[in-house]
Amino acid sequence: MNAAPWTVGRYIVETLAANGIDTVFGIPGLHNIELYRGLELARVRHVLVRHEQNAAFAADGYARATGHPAAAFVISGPGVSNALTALAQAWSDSVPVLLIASAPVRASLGRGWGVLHELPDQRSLVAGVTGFSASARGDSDVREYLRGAFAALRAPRPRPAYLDVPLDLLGEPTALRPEVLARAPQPIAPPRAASDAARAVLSDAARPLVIAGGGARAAGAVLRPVVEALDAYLVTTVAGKGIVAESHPACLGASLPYPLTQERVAAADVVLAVGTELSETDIYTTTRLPMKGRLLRIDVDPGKLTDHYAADVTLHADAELALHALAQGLRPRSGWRSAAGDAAAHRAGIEAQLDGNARAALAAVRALRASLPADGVIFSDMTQIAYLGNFAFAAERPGVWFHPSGYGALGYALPAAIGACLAQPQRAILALAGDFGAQFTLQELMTAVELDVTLPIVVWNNGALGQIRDDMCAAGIAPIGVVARNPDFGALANACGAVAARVNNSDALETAVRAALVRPGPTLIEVDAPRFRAA
Ligand SMILES: Cc1ncc(C[n+]2csc(CCOP(=O)(O)OP(=O)(O)O)c2C)c(N)n1
Ligand SMILES: [Mg+2]
Repeated sequence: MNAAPWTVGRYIVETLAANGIDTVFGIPGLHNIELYRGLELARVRHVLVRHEQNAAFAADGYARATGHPAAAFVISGPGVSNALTALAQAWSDSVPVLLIASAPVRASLGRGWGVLHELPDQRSLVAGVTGFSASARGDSDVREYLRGAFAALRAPRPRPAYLDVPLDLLGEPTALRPEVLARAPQPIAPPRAASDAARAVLSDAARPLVIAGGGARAAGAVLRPVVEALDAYLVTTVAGKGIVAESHPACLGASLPYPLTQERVAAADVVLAVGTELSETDIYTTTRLPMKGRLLRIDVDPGKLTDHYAADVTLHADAELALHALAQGLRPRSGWRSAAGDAAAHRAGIEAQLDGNARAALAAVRALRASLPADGVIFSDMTQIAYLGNFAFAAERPGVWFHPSGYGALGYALPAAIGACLAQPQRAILALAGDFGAQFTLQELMTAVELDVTLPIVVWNNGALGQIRDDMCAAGIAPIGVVARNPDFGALANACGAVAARVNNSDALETAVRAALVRPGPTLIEVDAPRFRAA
């Protein structure tokens, strides 16, 4: 181990490295340079982004792609407040992002001296969107708080975590040495009585339907036989996309916002909801799913088991273990799905109800699907093409379609995709954003160029804040503030050193994405949405 002196800053970075963090996204400032001394000594990779929000978005993308915690370093004050939106996004989608910030010197804290980057109470800013947040005052605090942070990051329902360390403490010597702080906890096993009760309800079901969310992401191999034995239908949320291959005859896909699926949920006499919040953002076109049957819920988060969906049976348990317990002795039968027909017809029914614009967009989603390998990944933004893709992008496995579902923060796609590219450079990764949302974080194009990451960035350019315009029109409100002058995206990309393309049909889109995937560096592919057609 390096003979350089051990400071608290070095201890922090070495501890992150000892706990599996090999990359940190950040922006240094005078306040946190002692963390950078640690980065050098621990040989942890640092990725310089162009805004702290994007440091945390990139860490989010890194964490979603790998399933492991990822970290960002920011300075006191504006570094923290800039990162807040991305932390909130990670909170609402249960993503393990660790934010480490500096704080002003200890003597000044809480005194309002007006020192550089001062906040009245820095920690309280992030406390509401983290599973753990703390402000250290001594090196033993740092150790204890890092332990708390990793426990939150690796909790059954992961949450972001936050630690701030005063700049004078970061540079102090310490006798602490890195250690493995918190291993993933044992998955929670379901109580026997509850599993038996749930199995009994399922065994009696005439029209069973399963709704699986992000909490069941790792449980596909046990979920599929349960769905098959019950002859049930399966619906996923967006976070649960691909848990079971969407081509499976039981899988209605991530289609909860569509009336045909809501009707089917209402027709079910038993709904088994596993690892899902059943939140508004899972359902979208309504705030509460119309359910008439009995409800069974499996969740690691006890709060979800007592929410506004009153369940007949609740299993506080890990999804995989709970489904495994339910599968024991579940007699295969033929019933609802055999009688009502395979999911393909249902999905085709949803597509048949799409309007003309959405059908053109569907051709674009299909072109994206065709241009990516089966394990290719899309990071999408808050744009109309992504709302369609949430359902229509065919996922044959989990972890290939990521969307800022819960918090819905514009600008997510590009920095998150960059984070994923760094985590998994061998994988095909694509960012998909709208023309307005892309501009929230477009400066990260420079980061992508600098890092030379292979990354198609598809900008769905409809020349408007399209969804908001449509919502205003539908509500009888004059469309104010929904058209923004766009830059010349191609020229802008070129100015950043990126390659650019412009397409208006599905063949050209597919060709452009394929070319971008074999080229070092990012390619901005602008799609002329109003003129887009299948070809
Ligand atoms: C940070 C943030 N601010 C505002 C919004 C509200 N919002 C949602 S979509 C949208 C317009 C996005 O326009 P564009 O990216 O062009 O997508 P389109 O709907 O046109 O496909 C806005 C302003 C948001 N989701 N996030
Ligand atoms: Mg738009």
